[in-house]
Amino acid sequence: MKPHPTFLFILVFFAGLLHITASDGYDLWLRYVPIENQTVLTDYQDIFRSVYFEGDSDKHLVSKDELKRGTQGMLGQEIELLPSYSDKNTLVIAPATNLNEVLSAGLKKDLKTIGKEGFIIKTVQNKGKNILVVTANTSTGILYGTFRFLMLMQQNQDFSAINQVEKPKVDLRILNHWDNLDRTVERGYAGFSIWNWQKLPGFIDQRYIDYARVNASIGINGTVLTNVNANALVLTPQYIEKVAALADVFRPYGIKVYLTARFSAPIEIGGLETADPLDPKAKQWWKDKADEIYKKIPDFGGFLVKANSEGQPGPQNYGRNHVDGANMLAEAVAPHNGIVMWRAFVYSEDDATDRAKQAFSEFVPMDGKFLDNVIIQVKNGPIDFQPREPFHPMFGAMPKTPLMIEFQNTQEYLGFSTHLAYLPKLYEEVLQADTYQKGKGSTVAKVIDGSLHDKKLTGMAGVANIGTDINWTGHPFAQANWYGFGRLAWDPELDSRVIAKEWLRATFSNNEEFVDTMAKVMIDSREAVVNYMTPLGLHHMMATGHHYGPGPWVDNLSRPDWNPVYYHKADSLGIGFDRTKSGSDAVDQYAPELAKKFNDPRTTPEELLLWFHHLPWEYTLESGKSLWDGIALKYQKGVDEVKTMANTWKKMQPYVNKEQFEEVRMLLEIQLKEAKWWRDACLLYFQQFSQKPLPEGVEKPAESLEYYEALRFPFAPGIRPQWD
Ligand code: GCW
Repeated sequence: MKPHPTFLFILVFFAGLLHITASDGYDLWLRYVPIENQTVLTDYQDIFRSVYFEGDSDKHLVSKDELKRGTQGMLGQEIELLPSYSDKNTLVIAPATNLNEVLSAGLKKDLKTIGKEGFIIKTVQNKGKNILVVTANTSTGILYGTFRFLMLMQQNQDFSAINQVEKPKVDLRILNHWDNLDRTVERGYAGFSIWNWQKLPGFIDQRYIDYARVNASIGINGTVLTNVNANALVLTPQYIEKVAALADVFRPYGIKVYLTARFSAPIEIGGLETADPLDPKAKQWWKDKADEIYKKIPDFGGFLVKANSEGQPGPQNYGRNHVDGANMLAEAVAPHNGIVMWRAFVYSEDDATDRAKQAFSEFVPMDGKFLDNVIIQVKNGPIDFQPREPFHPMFGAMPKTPLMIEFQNTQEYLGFSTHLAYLPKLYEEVLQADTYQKGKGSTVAKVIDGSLHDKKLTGMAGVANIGTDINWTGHPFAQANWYGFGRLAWDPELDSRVIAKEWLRATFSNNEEFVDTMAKVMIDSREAVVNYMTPLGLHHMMATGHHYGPGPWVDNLSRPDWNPVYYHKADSLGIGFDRTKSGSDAVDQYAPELAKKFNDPRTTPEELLLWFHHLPWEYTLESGKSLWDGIALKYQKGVDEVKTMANTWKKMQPYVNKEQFEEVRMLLEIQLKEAKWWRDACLLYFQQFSQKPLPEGVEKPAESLEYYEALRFPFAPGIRPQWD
């Protein structure tokens, strides 16, 4: 029976409505909405006239599914995949080995360059006809190629201009979940952990599959499921089964699972008396544990370890060092091709030297002593994911040791999930910083992609900003931090503005006016946060524990290096941390060219001025203004920038749906309120020392310093109760 035309009309109408109302952000950048541009649509429909897709491994199958899903959404039609290759094909997606002579002839050279994870998307000629080919040396390459092709379609790219020969520049592209087994997330601002341990392994949440799809779409190939402040229980048989269930879901998407290893696990769950890395029983325990895990998860990635840092157990508890600890675990996973990511985020309450220097001092002398399957994971800056830090001096300083960078996608110090702060701009700044370790042009990106010192293992980790919120990340724009992290892990040389535009197109709209305007907002947003929180190189000024809001006055914590006063050192004479040769001499950890530059306030980039120098309030800035006026004006600028962001968004109403519009509008209002709070609280506090009036143009604080100091937030999200 043929459906009645009215019925069809109603169906189409509701399908349309569904697309408009499906605005909760759950689909992230894989929305696959109908292509509105008629010319582009016709071109794509033409390509999809005759599609041949070859391959039936799990990875091929999920690629094929995604292709169907994507085209169904974008072209509004179900595509038919032909069972066999024919001359009529307009699109061919197939492994390189299965391409016929004509098709592969022109691709041979390219195929040699794309390795095991790369792909080619290119138009080739066959008997005078254009055929679009997506091919690769492996099924992983086909997976990434298919996702990229769909992404390009979402951006309405002219297919005849598509010519992509790509491979990832970094081996390990990995998310670090700081997720606890009770489903709280340390520094998580988007709800609870998406891992439902209670229902695993029996129940597979659709979210796990969508998580894998979305990560594969940007080339992420690993996930550490658990918090670095680790719980040994995840290594017990009961949990290993649950982890194995997740690994099964992720495998077809090219994603390996990793776990955090609590160093004291042999004692806590193994019944041993010691976890000493040189103790034969402890060593054997880890070997047996690794064997047990690999039996259930043959492609298990390995361990991530936070040891002897912020109270976590480690080899130093037994008088051993990081090499002993890391190598013991590395030996355990080596027979299974596993790796150990050992974190360099260490600083000690017993060490009176500048905290910014401690990781370098501890790790650099160990260069070359780690086993081949150990990689040292270093945060982007020497303190702790601040809105701005100089790059970590360890980058480029360990030529004989694999070293990966850790970025924080979750906005612990940049406004939780309430503030619009586009972090790929920060990541780009760090990656493009020149370490000078092998002369000019020795950028952090080249350290990370391994090219500077010819590293065999490379990696980039991003602390996930993902939770159970419908839109995954709390703030709709925080999705861009996840997306951008993945893109930069694939290629650390990418331009953050280009990434922002890709994301905006796929997530919201292809309207040029919208994309250009909002890309600018995103790019500017990071500096706005720096300005209203920690301008001119100030850092670590947040309130205690939860880190929500300003707390420059905090001076009462048990460890000096947890107190903001330790970092800004404001007094009647001036402000800033003297890290010059006459101060803590942290400058000396950088290459001589930089050490010299950072040692002199006149040659230090002004954005890092107070990171390296303690300067008088009257110090004259490049603008000719005094330091005090300069600081105050930066705070005001930050507030003004948020005002501009909020006003710009108000003009974006025509391009986004109502819910999205309202959500972002409200969040920007909160951001503006909180930017003012930061400005007022910090300026009132510093004014006690500078004893100077606020310069013209800086708004008067709304409340008194006492008011700001008295604010308490016992239920701010993201904190572990035992930390307060
Ligand atoms: O930034 C600090 C956070 C801690 C975190 C730690 C780390 C997981 O405040 O919550 O612990 O860094 O990176 O280990």
